[in-house]
Amino acid sequence: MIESLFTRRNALLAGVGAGGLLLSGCDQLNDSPSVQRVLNAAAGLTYASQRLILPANGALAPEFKPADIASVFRVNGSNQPGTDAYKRLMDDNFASYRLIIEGLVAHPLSLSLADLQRLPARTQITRHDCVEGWSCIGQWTGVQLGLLLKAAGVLPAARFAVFRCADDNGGGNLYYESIDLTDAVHPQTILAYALNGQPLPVANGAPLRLRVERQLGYKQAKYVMRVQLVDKLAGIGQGQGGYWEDVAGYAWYAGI
Ligand SMILES: Nc1nc2c(c(=O)[nH]1)N[C@H]1C(S)=C(S)[C@@H](COP(=O)(O)O)O[C@H]1N2
Ligand SMILES: [Mo]
Repeated sequence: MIESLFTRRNALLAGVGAGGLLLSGCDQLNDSPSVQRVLNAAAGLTYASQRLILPANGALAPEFKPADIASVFRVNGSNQPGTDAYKRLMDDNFASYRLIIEGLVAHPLSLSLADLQRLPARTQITRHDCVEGWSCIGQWTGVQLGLLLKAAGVLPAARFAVFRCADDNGGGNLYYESIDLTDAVHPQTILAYALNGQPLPVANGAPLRLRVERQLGYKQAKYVMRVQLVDKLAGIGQGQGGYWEDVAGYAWYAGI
């Protein structure tokens, strides 16, 4: 039993990303405490892989072949946040962008795009299903959220990860979304900075967007600025766990 778990674990880790290779090629690593924390987390068994061993997390979303990738990935919802803060980020090509991980964590993190790109990466070709009735296959590359959460040290009281976005999608409410911790540490849940091998276009959520592949399109938050770990969704937006959940009554759990 133990042996088969280990065999499976090694196979999983092999698929999750070549952390060791990346690390050995990294001599100009930023020595910020955030980056060191994530690298230390990556050096051990990743939280995401550990969770995958548990049957409750079972299913992976289907992954596709390069030949299946759509030549242009469709754009929906915001195609460019209109705030001054976002315009400043675009002006410096996201050099001053920082992903903040905060809330119910032992060690809040602040990571630049370059920091994120030096961490072990996962690439996956998946189908995006929008509730409006269209689908599109794309290849996403990014950092597993589970790795970042392991580095941040999620506190026992945390139950949800909330993604705060840069765009005001109407009504003065910034777009936001949330998922439970089971989905947060799922191996295919990544914060993606590349689409089809290119930097993530502004229209698709630059510099960083969520891919949570077992759920519908509106859960795939674009323009992610902050990830907050919380114990409840009440008090955030109108309390339903996401922008579309609040304004249109969409289901919070949008499994496919
Ligand atoms: N920040 C933000 N994230 C968002 C949206 C949005 O308007 N703003 N639209 C959602 C919806 S409904 C879909 S279908 C996808 C569209 O992603 P795409 O533009 O890359 O196709 O993003 C989701 N995430
Ligand atoms: Mo959507």
